[in-house]
Amino acid sequence: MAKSNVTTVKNNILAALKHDFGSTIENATPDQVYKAVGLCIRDEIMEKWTEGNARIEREQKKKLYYLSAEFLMGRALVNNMISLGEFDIYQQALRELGYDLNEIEEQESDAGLGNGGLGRLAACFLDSLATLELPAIGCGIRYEYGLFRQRILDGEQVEVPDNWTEKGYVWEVPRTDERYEVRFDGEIEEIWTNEGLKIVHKNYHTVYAVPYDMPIIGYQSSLPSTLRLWSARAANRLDLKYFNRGDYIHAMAERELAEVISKVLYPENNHEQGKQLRLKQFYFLASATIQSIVRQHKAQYGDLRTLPDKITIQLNDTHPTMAIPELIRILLDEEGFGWDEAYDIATRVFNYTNHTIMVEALECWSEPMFKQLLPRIYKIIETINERFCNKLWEVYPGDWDKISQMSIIAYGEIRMTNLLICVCGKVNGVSQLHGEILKTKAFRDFYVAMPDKFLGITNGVTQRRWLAAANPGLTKLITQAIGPDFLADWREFDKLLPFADDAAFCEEFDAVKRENKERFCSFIKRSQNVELDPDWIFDVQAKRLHEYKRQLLKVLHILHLYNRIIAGEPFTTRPCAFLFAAKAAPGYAKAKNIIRLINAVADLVNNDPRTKDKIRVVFLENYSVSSAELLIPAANISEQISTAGREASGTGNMKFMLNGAVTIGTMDGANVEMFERLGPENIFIFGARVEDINYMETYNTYHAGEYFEKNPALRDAVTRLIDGTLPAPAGQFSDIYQSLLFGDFDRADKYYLFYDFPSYGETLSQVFQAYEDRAAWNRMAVINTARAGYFSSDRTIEEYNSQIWHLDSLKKHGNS
Ligand code: 26Q
Repeated sequence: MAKSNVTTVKNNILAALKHDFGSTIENATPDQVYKAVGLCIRDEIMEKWTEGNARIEREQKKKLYYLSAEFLMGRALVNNMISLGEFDIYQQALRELGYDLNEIEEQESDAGLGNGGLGRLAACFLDSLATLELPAIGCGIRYEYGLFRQRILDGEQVEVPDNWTEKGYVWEVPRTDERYEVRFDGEIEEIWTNEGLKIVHKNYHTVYAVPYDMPIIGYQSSLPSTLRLWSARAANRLDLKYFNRGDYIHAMAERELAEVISKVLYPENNHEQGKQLRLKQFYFLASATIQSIVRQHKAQYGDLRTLPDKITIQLNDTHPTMAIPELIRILLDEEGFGWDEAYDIATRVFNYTNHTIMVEALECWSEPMFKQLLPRIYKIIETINERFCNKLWEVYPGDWDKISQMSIIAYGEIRMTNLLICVCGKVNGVSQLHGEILKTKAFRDFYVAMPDKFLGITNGVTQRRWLAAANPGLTKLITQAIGPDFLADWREFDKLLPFADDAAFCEEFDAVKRENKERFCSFIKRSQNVELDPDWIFDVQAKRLHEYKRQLLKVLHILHLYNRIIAGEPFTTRPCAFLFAAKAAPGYAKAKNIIRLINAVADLVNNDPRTKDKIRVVFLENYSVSSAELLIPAANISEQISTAGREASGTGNMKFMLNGAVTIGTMDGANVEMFERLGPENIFIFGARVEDINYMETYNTYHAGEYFEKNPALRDAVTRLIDGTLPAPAGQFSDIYQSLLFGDFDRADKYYLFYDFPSYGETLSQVFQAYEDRAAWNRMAVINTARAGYFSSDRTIEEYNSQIWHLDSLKKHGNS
């Protein structure tokens, strides 16, 4: 480390403190120090960013627009330092100024503009795109409030607003001089003029979209990506009608109504509610983005016919679907294109990633609501649908059933997935298994009609954040073993494999895990005043709370262990801490009650003298990107136990694997590929397979009650929910009990917990046994990390690029 660099950095920080805050290092607050450091880093990025963008323009490179209603970015500071290769310099400079980088880092709020997997995937993709030097712009919404913060009060989740920009945000550049008009409501008139048919939109309401740009710098990259987030602004022109009446307050209130569009992220995931404000958010994102794309392309190339050669748009799930009719609208109404040409351009520009096949998550909008809010967009979708149904009629004459299944508008609803599959060039699932399910089940009719559209590209995660930033100890150890190239090249991970047979290396690997467990223990002591012993096994399930993810299966198993221990059966293995981290959608009552249940079980087992030295249960409050960075590196066991066929991919599973945790999981989502790469000896698979579930569903052969009757261990665990053992008001968990045994309006035990309960228990006890042979366990852990290269989002992006986007990398030595 060159001394002069540290000195320069120190001087820059001092100068920023003086110029931006009027502070000296002696009287600066930690927040000011954080911001000063952030501004220094930002200065370094700005140059690269400006130069990179100019280069894309100069060389007329094709660009990717990644449209997503969510970007779950987390913190930027340390990530950016690592990407610039300046982490050590800044750490040293801060130390010499009397500050600890870890403390300074904590001043930054997470940009939590996402619910979970889908939003975090978008963030990992931007990092990989920048690292691979592929020209890319992420487009999303600048929610003033991100995903709620979670507090646990008396065992219950309480949602607190997440005002993430409250203290100012150093990483964004507001472009207030660039804004786009987005129109809602009103009526459409078709007027015949000398130049032909003219579409006039009358009596609409205007909301302006203002972009905030953020550089995503990428590891050792000369081409940062851009994250462009749209913020809603009321029209500047105040409505004089009200002012003339002296109704100033009313006029101001109207402004608030416009700006509410980008106020808050909806906290549901994998569940659709059809709220009008959500529809507004989605159109706002779509319209602003497409307008800016069109303006940019026209300015650069003058002709929109070349659009498909110069841009490609990836739609992250159904949320940004309206970008399609919006582009067609602009081409038809503002640019004078005919239908066929406009439609053809759209088919060559758009692609769609599907993230779920759960029916309750498929986006459908009520026709009347849609028509009223977006009359012109509605008409365009209607036309797309008419033409599509006519084509279907030719292929399937007389098959009304099939046509109404595939139709975009039917039974008073607009189905976004059908629109996407109809128009997009490619449709992809997010793992092998999920890709197959799309073809053979969810969208089978579409697959038969257009087989070439369908792909399955397995998700990935960025090793820069999930290893280099989250686990510096392991990163250092790996670097000593195989050099630093694995951070930029996922194929390098394989070189770690021989070290699995190097006993000394395995012990060092274990020592790093131990340090990470200690780090996590001090974090949870500080944040929740919970004492944990790093000598215990850390078994972790961290993900959104959802029935299909089966946190409840884990809880039932813990109750079973409790029963066994208090019955005096020996608990032969090392003590184990079961850690849960999960947010529940505020409107998802069952999920919130499962959080209560976890906390009640924690109360029970952590306080009972018979169990408290053998098992503990801890619920980690407010799971977020930054707490995941502390939790995941501390895990010994990773729980990936969803009902087979329900988890499209999972990405948490990959983060744990990368950090040397051993997985217990079902054959679901990307667990399947993990199994393929690890072999049965390095991952613990249990439970029903997709085929088993399909069989039971097709022939209606699953009767949860029979499993309950047959299996006393299961019965005794389930009975704990209602027998008064748990420290909770009487009847608190009877809804959970009821739906397991009798179902709520549908099948009992919809997610097959009873079916998988025995094999889960047996398999977990094998995992515990395996942990006792520490040399063998450490070997397995090393193999998990060594085999994780495939799950780098760099690999995922390479596949998207070769199969869908066809962008040129600006990297000198080509990257794919
Ligand atoms: C849509 C319309 C209205 C209200 C809510 C929504 C909505 C919001 C968020 C629907 C779904 C989501 C998020 C879904 C999600 O995170 N899915 C996960 O995506 C990951 C990345 O591909 C996968 O790994 C997970 O398996 C999948 O569950």
